Amino acid sequence: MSSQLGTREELPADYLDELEAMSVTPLWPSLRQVLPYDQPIRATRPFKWSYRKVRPYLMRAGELTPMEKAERRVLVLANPGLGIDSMRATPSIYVGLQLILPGETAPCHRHTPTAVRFVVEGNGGYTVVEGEKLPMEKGDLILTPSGMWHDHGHEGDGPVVWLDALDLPTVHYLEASYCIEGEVFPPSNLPDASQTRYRRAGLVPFQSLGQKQGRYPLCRYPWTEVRAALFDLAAHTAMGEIVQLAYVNPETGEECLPILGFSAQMLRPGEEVEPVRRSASSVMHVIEGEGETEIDGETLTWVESDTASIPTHAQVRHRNRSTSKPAFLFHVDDAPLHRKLGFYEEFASR
Ligand code: 1HN
Repeated sequence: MSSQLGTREELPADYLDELEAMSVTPLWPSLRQVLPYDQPIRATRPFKWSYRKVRPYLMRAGELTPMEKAERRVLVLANPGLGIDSMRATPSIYVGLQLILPGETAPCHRHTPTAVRFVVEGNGGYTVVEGEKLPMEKGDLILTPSGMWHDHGHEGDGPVVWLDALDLPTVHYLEASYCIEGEVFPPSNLPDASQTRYRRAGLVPFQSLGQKQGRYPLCRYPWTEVRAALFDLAAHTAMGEIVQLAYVNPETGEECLPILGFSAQMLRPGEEVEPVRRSASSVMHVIEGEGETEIDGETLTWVESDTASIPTHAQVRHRNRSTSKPAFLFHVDDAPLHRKLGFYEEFASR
């Protein structure tokens, strides 16, 4: 252990004043704030947003604010530990609940942050990404990668709500976040790539081996497929062992987006699991079921459509409270960014 570091109070006032006048500051009084021993200082709190509580206010936003005045009608889920105004669920993850009403459209734009949508309720919503029309049904994951034109619409009845997850905090921190407005892309009437070119795991269009489709070949991951795949995996996985599938780029097998990663997890009736402790922060969203998650000793109970923040380095335990029904969780994490930056870690249980 190093000795106790010097404080600001130990330094002469005129010395500090003269440094400040030059926009210079001593490191040692602040070193442990930016470089603590053993574990990062985490302002992010384990926190749950109840969908049942937030939903009425989202519907109210539908009455109060027409689409023309919102561009995107969203209530942001902001972690109280990070300050509501910073609009972050974790240091790197933005999440919000977006509402679109029948017949509405959200204008076409593109921006530097990457977004994904995870559908919470309603039928008939869609997103168009550069002309590819992506239907949005409950549990579907839709990608709108950095720089790609996208707009939303709703051809059904009743409200459609989805969870937006963006890498906005990182892009904004880099002072690199901006958007461009554009004309709506005429949607093609072809089925999306999840129904055609990337219909089955392990199969890609033959020609794509010679000429890659580009960085983002697949922008829709239908929940019906993921749910069925989780059931099949669970049938051959011992109880207590984690049943979880990662969403990847079908051409590279790597994470589907550069900063944030996505996965879906099944908890069998009555099952309790303890995922390995990781350096990455995450947001979990309940697709189906009810249960509780213990995060660094704090227990959050959840039901369908609830969303929760999990800080970096947290010890986590998930439990399905139902003894008859499975539960399904959708996870967003920043592990792809940690890996790229070279400090992704998994820790042995304490
Ligand atoms: C955005 O473009 C969407 O396209 C939703 O639906 C939420 C939050 C911050 C910045 C851009 C969308 C967003 C966003």
